[in-house]
Amino acid sequence: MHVTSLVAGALLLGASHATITIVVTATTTICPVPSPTRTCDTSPESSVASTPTEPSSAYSSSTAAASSTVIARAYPADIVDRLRDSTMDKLKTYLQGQPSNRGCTLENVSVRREWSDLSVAEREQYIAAVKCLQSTSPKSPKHLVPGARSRFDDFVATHINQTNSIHGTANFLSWHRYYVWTYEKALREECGYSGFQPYWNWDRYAADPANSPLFNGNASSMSGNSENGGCVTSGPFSSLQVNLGPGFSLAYRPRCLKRDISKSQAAQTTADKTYALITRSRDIASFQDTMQAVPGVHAGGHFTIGGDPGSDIYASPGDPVFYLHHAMIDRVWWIWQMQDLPSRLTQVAGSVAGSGRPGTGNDLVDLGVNAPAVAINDLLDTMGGLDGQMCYIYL
Ligand SMILES: *[C@@H]1O[C@H](CO)[C@@H](O)[C@H](O)[C@H]1NC(C)=O
Ligand SMILES: *[C@@H]1O[C@H](CO)[C@@H](O)[C@H](O)[C@H]1NC(C)=O
Ligand SMILES: *[C@@H]1O[C@H](CO)[C@@H](O)[C@H](O)[C@H]1NC(C)=O
Ligand SMILES: [Cu+2]
Repeated sequence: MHVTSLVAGALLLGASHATITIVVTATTTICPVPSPTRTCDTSPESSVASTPTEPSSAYSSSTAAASSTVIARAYPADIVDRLRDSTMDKLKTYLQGQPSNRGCTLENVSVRREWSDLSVAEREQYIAAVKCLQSTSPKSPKHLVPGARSRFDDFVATHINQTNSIHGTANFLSWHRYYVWTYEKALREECGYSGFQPYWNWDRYAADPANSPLFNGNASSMSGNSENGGCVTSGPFSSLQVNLGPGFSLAYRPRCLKRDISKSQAAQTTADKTYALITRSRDIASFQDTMQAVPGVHAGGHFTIGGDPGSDIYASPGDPVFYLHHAMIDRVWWIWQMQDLPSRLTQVAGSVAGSGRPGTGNDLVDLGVNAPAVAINDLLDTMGGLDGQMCYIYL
């Protein structure tokens, strides 16, 4: 793997923002579905606080604030966030032409939020749910996946088994969308998680990922870096046993989690690069090719984590940060789709591994024991896909 030279200018971009919280709440706050745990702030406010703190209570619920009228982030909006925000009106207009959208509306859509936009308690709830999945018995038959020891491993095994047919192919984006969605569903239905899948906005931490809320190694992080090439020793996943891989292996190979957190790789994932990817890709073929190029944001995120299994294309989901990275990949695709919904909600391009024939929306996406196989066409719309079961957006 190439470590490309550091782009110092880009790295400086988010560096000085780390301690600023901006909360902007417009006058029409929507508080849709009542819930015992939800707080819905209906008072207009606009404030700038100078310390890094919890996201405002206006955004403390998981599904409120789907509308662009409520925006609260723990970091200042970057250029991709601003594109996302300014596109929400297009989404609303589009949805007005599709009143039912299989039951998924902006009033009841789930909102996936960035790691730092979760409260510390919410981060810990997510972590607890992941640890639960890691201690729940696998569904994979022993003869197919001898190394699986948990439901978490079932997901890793599925990715390992299909790695050669889900990267650089027509199903890359939809496969990974379904994969993250199914993982989120397992956390919620099998481990009692009440939130939604968080994502990792690469840009926020690109200047110094190892000292970010995601990787600083404290109790509300996804664990820290390795020291001197050894095992990860800090944070909730310091005792995680990696069972599957390396490479195309489903055998039992227990070992510790290792990381090699890289600033130079993180520099490939700054907001200017993501913004260029979204705004310069005219069709899905160029979008997915540019995204997966090396250097590029997909590889950059994986190699920002590095180590074992983080830098292993087969076994990478064995590091739980994988799902936050791929949620961001999915968010970027969603933002790209939103720029021209009528056209981009149906675009599929690229080929099918092995056969070389062009992929189509009727090709099936298979997640093994984790979910039923479904057509790519069912996975193109996050607001109404899977006959309305898929119903989420990103902040
Ligand atoms: C959203 O609300 C509509 C009714 O307005 C309902 O039909 C649909 O099932 C709901 N969807 C979700 C995901 O809650
Ligand atoms: C961990 O780090 C995050 C980010 O700096 C911070 O918000 C949190 O309070 C820290 N402490 C714990 C115990 O989680
Ligand atoms: C791996 O993929 C093959 C098809 O290529 C399938 O028959 C097999 O069941 C899969 N194994 C697992 C563990 O998903
Ligand atoms: Cu993958």
